[in-house]
Amino acid sequence: MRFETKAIHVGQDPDPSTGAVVVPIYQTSTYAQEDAGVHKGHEYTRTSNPTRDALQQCLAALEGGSFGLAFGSGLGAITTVLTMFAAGDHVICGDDVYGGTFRLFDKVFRHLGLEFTYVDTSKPEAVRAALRPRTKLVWMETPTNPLLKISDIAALAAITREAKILLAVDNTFMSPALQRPLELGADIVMHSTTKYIGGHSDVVGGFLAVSDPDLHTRLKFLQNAVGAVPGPFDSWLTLRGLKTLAVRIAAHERNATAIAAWLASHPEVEGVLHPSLASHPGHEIQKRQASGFGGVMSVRVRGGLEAARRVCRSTRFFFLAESLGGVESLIEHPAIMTHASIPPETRAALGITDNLIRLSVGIEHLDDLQEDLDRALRARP
Ligand code: P1T
Repeated sequence: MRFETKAIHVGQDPDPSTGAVVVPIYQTSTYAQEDAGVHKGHEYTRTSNPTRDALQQCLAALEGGSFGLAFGSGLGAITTVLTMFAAGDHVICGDDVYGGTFRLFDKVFRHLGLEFTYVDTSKPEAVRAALRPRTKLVWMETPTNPLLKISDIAALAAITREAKILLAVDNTFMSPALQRPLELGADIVMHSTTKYIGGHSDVVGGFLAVSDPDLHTRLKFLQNAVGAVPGPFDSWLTLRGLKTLAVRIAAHERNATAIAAWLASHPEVEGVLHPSLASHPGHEIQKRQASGFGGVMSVRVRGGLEAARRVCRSTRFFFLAESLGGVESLIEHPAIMTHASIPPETRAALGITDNLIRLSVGIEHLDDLQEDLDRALRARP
């Protein structure tokens, strides 16, 4: 079965009792048992729910994985992974990750005794050099949020396999329509399904896909024990979004590559960070490990903070909002918004400058988006 077909059919046979072609929303917290311990496969919705099961099966299959686990948010999924470890264990994390991921590691898990080293995962030798006897996990994004740095998943998987530790890839920016890290050797794929998977900016969710049965058993135990699960309706909305992932991603991709190329020569733009550009240092790796470049890009505008703020408030179709991956275009200012939890010195060292804006290119008509950005870039106080 091919990708587009899996998205519509895996885990989604017509409902056996009614023939409904859409998986019903099983809006129930519990399930009646015939006798104590005798039931039809479900006991309590934190543990399992048929609507969530359908989402888990379908998205796992799209990632090329054997097992999927859905969560109430992306951070709920990441939290659950980190609860596999104990105080004193060490995690290597990419130095450019979503601000909330950094905050979770630095402000929550570090205080519980986990140790973190932040490295540029686009340099595999830097990851190797950061390994310690108690390193348990490498956590990475590719492309990274918000600087769109590209890391070679297979090269990092070779290092983690040799060190007998886990490699987790946050695949939120790509979605399985463009990149499938499990097939490149990663152990865990994570999603904020809030983004491209849901696709319509109407539901928050998270996901883990794995292929190793033992790893699945551990994480499934923790999914239930920690309890950061999505409700049936949120699972249903996410599954509904998933069905159109391939067609939406193709439209995001067309618009974003055209806009990146156009912005790169715009007089009000200093630089564009998007792996579709041949000048991007990760361009060749991206072409090798993914089938596209994604709909998110960051742009350095001429003129500093005030100019960046002006562009952000001057667009009409690009809403000024956090998040990404929905059908509507969004614009945001990482230093003030999504990455404010990263200390200013660290932001400066990484290149999250005050003139940096991030675009999530939606699926509106390309000409409208281009005209909108052009007008905003040329706006004067
Ligand atoms: O927001 P939540 O569903 O909990 O997912 C967190 C998360 C994890 N990983 C990546 C790569 C993300 O981009 C996010 C959420 N990001 C934003 C809200 C944002 O605007 O970047």
